[in-house]
Amino acid sequence: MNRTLVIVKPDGVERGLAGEILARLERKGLSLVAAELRRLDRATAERHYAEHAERPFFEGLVTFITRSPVLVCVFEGPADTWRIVRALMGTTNPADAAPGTIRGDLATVMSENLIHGSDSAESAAREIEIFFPHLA
Ligand code: 3AN
Repeated sequence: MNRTLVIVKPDGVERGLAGEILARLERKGLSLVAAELRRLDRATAERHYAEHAERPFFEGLVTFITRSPVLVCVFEGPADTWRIVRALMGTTNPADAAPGTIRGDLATVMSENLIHGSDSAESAAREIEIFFPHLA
């Protein structure tokens, strides 16, 4: 089996969409193996988004992801589960996301795009280590 990290971002929890988002992943056939509602501290958010540290939107991204609790989850499925989650999420910009995807159906703007999913096997391993070190 293969695991990946999913975060229902502050906008998703605030809008009461955590259940809907998890249900979509579960209905696809993925299994929830860890979940915790957590308010991220700045250091954890910066570590998680380290690849974007030099980008102009980094500050806004850290402020956003730390503004209220997020639901941090690990999902398990077949090989490359991260790819399955990414397909269900839709593109980063919800304006371009296909109908039927989480972002395509439930979000409108990039700064509030509901869900994070690891974007490679390496990212999945790195991110699970950050949030659930006992599972790494
Ligand atoms: P994804 O969330 O689809 O994996 P990433 O990892 O490229 O996308 O970006 C992480 C987050 O950073 C996005 N969810 C989005 O909120 C924000 N972001 C990415 N690119 C931009 C951009 N060009 N302008 C503003 N925010 C961005």
